[in-house]
Amino acid sequence: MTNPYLSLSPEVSDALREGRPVVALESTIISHGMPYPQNVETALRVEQAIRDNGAVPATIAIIGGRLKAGCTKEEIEYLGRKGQAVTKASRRDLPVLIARGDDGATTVATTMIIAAMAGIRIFATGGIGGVHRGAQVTMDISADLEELAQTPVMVICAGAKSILDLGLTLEYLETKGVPVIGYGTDELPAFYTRKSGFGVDYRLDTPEQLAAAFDAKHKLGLKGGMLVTNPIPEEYSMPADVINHAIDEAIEQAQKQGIHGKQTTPFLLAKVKELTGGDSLDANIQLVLNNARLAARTAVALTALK
Ligand code: PSU
Ligand code: MN
Repeated sequence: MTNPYLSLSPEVSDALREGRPVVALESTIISHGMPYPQNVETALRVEQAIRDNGAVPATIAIIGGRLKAGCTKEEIEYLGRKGQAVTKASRRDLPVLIARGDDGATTVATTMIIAAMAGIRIFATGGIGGVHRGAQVTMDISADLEELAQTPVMVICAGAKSILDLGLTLEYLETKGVPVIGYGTDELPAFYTRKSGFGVDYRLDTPEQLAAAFDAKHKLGLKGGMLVTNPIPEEYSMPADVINHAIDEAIEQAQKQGIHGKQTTPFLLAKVKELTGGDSLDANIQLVLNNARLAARTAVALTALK
């Protein structure tokens, strides 16, 4: 049954019909994750990196109440320019945004939902939401984790930022049966840095191995996705003390200002960027490109499996 709210771009629609590889991309990273114009430049570079590695990019967003899988250049420019004025849309936001004919920048959770509706199995991004530090009291746990538990999409990210409690995030994913894979590493990468001190469930070393594991999960009839954590390339990684200091400071400011709910993640990301000058933005752009390349190669490997 096709979804009455879903609009595939002609390119994405053709690729899916012909069984060619497609990679989903989120739009919260465009509207809320980076400043204009770097957000738009990065989104277009990421799409190009996916093409260069043999797959078709499908940037996902909600525009005028339509669930878009495959945005045009103009739509990406629109989402980037409008920035924070576009509603950050997670699972709970979908019904009202659609009914109102509104726009939404899709988080990891919502991008997974729309990708799955479209039949896209691989999704590349920067970082996912998780269990926030202090969640024992605030109960701030991202809907991204529940989505990984129930929606059949492989999410390729650069690990999790230490704005989150990485240990609790891993515990949550374990409870929910989500495999956490390290790409070429035994250690969970921490977004800006290659190391976190936490282990992953399994280390896999090639796109073919990633595709085979995901395919097996699907054929076993197990619901939910898989989290692939791909370390930032060494040359772009940041000194751990610099980044951790900035994160601690950002969390302190968020507490003082009473930031909560969906504002927390964008607030912390913007503060960290402010406190580290442009360095964290450069690292962010490079790790997303790195994830896009791996996602495209994995999508190619997955379409080769029957
Ligand atoms: N982490 C990042 N960059 C991001 C996000 C998280 O390093 O842009 C965005 C993603 O869209 C993610 C969302 O799905 O924030 C999580 O928000 P929340 O914690 O409110 O669920
Ligand atoms: Mn939250």
